[in-house]
Amino acid sequence: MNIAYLLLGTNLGNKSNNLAIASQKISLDCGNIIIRSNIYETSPWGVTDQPVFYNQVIKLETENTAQKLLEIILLIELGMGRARELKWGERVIDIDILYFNNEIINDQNLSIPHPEIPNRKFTLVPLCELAADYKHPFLNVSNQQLLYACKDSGIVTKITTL
Ligand code: PH2
Ligand code: MG
Ligand code: MG
Repeated sequence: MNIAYLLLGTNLGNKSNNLAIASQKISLDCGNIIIRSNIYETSPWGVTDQPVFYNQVIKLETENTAQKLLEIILLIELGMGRARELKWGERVIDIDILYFNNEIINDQNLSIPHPEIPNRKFTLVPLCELAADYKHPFLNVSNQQLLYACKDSGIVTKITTL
């Protein structure tokens, strides 16, 4: 069995609903969701002139390889009406693989760990709820330490209570 951490993001339409549907599809098509973080409202990072996001991290147990998981995730995104959009632009649903076991993958279509983890509070805050002590496989520091060192000034507000 493999353990993957996924980041869900949405800033179009009914965001709570989009997260719920994505979770449901992930558990149907990808494997067993072990735990989900709270949902956070987060200020848009990268392209700032767009609606606020909801973000959530999921811990997934899966029999799929990372490449196969990516393939399924892209189908889920397409099935939820995701169009090819601008880099960092608005989207109905975005599902990113943050970590996959302790693997380091540098394929042309897939980089694991997700290269932007250290730069994004909207990722690190929900991730630390589930895996504060997990060590980044090549930076060799924990997610908690990455969050502490993160310079991102974005606003991350918890909107659910587990
Ligand atoms: N995703 C992006 C670009 N900017 N900003 C926030 N707050 N949350 C996201 O999930 C996000 C973003 C591209 O994937
Ligand atoms: Mg993304
Ligand atoms: Mg993505």
